Amino acid sequence: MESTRKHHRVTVTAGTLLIVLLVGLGGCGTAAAPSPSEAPAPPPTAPPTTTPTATPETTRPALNVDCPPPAATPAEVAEGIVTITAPLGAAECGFTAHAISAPVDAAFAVVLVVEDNVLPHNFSLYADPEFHDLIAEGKYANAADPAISNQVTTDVPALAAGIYYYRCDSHARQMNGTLTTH
Ligand SMILES: [Cu+2]
Repeated sequence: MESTRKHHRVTVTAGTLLIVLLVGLGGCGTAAAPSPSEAPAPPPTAPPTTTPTATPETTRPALNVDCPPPAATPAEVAEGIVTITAPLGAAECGFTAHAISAPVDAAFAVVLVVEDNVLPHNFSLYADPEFHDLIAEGKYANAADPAISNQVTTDVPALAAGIYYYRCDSHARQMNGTLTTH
């Protein structure tokens, strides 16, 4: 009895194995080929995903941490000149001066000192807060190349009493402020 049972089991097992093998060959015959070729695919995909993520994340916190506090009082035009600064990370930090105080009916010069060695910035003045009516357009400067000055001067014509609006034309969202004439 025992030997018959064993033999029966073996037959069933062998039969099952055969079916599994046949089915497996049929199914895996096509599936087996993509598997090995798909397996090496993830490694090349993984490094590019890591690299772009790492670059902005190491840059952004540094810029935010280094933002100097904005000036508490407006930058004053004195003897026809006012100096404002675009600090490192200015595209996110803004100008150090968020307001400028200038005399009425007297032309003056705005000296922009760019301490940012990553991105160039400029200073442009407009009559309206939507930055459509241009009064003075400044040239760009940055601190990336020591051979080139990181300061640019923008000449502003005599202005009537009122409020005017300045920005960096490339980073207006963060780099902006109001200029008031007295
Ligand atoms: Cu800018």
